[in-house]
Amino acid sequence: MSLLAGKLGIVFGVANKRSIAWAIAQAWARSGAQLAFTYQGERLKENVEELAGTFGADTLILPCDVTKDEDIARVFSEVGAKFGKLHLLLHSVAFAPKDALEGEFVNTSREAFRIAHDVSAYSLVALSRAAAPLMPDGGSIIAMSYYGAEKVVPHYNVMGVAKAALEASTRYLAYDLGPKKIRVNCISAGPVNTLAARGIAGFTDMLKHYEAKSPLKRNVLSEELGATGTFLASDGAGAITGQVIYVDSGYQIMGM
Ligand code: 0WE
Repeated sequence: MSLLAGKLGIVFGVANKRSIAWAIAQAWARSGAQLAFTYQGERLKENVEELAGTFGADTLILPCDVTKDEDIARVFSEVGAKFGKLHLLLHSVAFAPKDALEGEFVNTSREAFRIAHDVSAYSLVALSRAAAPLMPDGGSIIAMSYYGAEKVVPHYNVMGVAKAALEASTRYLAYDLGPKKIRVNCISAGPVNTLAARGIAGFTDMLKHYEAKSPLKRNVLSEELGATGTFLASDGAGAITGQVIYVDSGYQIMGM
């Protein structure tokens, strides 16, 4: 089905085939969108070229460190030159220094706090500002969040605070960009086994916990994140903005 036929999009945050960004990008592409991709650092260049290259040899693939204003300016200038405009933007980018996700939140250093917020939250503001002039027909901006933004998830620590900032930023961006028909929403995903989750102590237990406690008694499939991303990107979601949509097997409704 061509829910996104004629739409032009850009995807931030593909690291490998397990990335949530890749699941959503594939769903967008299957629904008819034409996509550009960015990657963070030379380390991920080959991965993204191999994955995104499956959409055609002319797929725009650009390096972008979202903490660098020059990188962001260059990306949107190149996207403007190639596409002329843009309808969709996916933000699937987060980072906190490893030690900040291991100890106690109370010990978070000023630098770890700054980095987590710069990479994981401010970047949405910067990318939205740069994308807006390329969205004269309106658009859909989607960011990935997690339950640790609203309740304490042990060890998620400063990332939870950064995701809270991301979700609040989503609301303020939705207000500012609403008159331009640009919608801004978050998908709050249940735990998914990605590169970002690898090496997190207790991650396997967390997957088991969702299986045991969530209403649907299972974990989330990446294809389901793709389907929700496609819905939010589509005109059917035209009156939805500033929201956090939970794709978490219902876990978020539980009190115990
Ligand atoms: O947002 C995330 C993880 C994002 C993330 C992952 C890493 C690992 C490697 C951010 N920064 C880093 N820094 C690194 O050095 N998730 C929703 C996945 C996640 O991470 C957790 C979780 C869950 C769930 C960390 C602790 C507890 C739960």
